[in-house]
Amino acid sequence: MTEESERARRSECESEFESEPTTEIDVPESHPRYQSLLTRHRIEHGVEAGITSKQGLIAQGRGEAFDYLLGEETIPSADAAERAAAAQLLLADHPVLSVNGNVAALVPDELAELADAVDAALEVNLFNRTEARMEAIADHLRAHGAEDVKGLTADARIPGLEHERGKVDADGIYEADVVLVPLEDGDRAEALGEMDKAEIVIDLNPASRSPRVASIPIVDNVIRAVPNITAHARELADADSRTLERIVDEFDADEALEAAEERIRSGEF
Ligand code: PTJ
Repeated sequence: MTEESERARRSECESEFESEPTTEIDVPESHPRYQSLLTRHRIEHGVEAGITSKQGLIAQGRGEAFDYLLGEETIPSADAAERAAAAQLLLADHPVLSVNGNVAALVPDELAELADAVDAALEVNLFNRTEARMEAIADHLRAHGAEDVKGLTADARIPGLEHERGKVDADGIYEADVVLVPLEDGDRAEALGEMDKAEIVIDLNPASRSPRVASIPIVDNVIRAVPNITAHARELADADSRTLERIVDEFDADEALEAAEERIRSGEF
């Protein structure tokens, strides 16, 4: 298949993806596996539309296993982390929400809402970067209401990462003081942490390197975490900076990781 016909096929899938409500699956909401089936549907569709990588399917499977063990719910320590994340984003001078192929497929509307609630930019930043996927994701986010989508300029580098994976926008992730990185790979999470940014990571595996290097690790499914950070941000919108700083300071990353691991080890099947 030529690059042109591949683009045409993807654009056909993409417009179908946009016209179809992302919640549409042929299963009633009362079905006990509704959320999980909906998530699979969105990821599968993301791959067809050229947004999600095939590796994204595998990553989703790994995440699902941890979610199952967590009870497929936002545990109290994750809720506290989501509140601290909201406070940290509201305190930021230059917050950026990093978007990869999995989160673009799973929570495009919710990311646009969070960006709006905390006045952040979205930046497409891919592990497996190709120009076609970068453009498809940026278009997809705009179609779902995102206004400020960065990542295509790629005029700066994250120090210590090889060429493609280290590409960022100079006025985006490079400059940011607070970055939200959902489902990040460990190397990049570590490299971003070394740039002295406050890093908020969403990852269902508490033993993954990314949440372990984050200042605020959120062990929760991105489909629950992102809207819950937005809900906290809206609730905290009028709080003064002292209150927000207290919420961030009182959050203990190690305790949150331990609580998630404890839930996974002691959870019921
Ligand atoms: O779109 P790209 O090219 O940037 O690639 C994105 C993926 C996710 C494929 C890439 O970053 C990757 O390979 O990630 P990993 O190393 O497999 O890590 C993904 C982590 O996310 C794992 O620890 C999973 O448990 C976790 N995860 C998967 N699905 C979810 C999740 N965490 C929260 N919510 C999910 N829905």
